[in-house]
Amino acid sequence: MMTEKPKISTTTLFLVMLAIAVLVFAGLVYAYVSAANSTANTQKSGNVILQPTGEKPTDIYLKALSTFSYDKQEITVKKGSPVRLHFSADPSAGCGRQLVIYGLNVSTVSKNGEEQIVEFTPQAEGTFEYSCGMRMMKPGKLVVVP
Ligand SMILES: [Cu+2]
Repeated sequence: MMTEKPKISTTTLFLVMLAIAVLVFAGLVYAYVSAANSTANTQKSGNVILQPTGEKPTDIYLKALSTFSYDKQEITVKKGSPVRLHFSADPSAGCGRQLVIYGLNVSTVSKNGEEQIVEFTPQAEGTFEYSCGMRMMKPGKLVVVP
């Protein structure tokens, strides 16, 4: 029958479109899973990405002093730009040898005052205090600007 021919081709067209839709959906799922896997080796920790890839990090030096304060009271960094923090401490800085940047989940310990390097990429704007683990050091401010 001549009139059935277009009906069949419409059904065929529908099936082809359905198959394409399924393939596109499968492709999206695959892309999503691949992306999830590729970021799996990048440690995400709160507002920072530890071990950033690619972009050259900005070197920042910070030292804890025996006077329960830091050689820098304020550090300004850019949101989304990787930071390589070189933390050292006066051997008599006591618990100031531990550095915690509150709100960013960044922390490190300079056991004998030696330099420790922490790399992170701030993902949120704001002001984050840094001090020792008990906040006994006079806190400094890490300011993340857009
Ligand atoms: Cu302390």
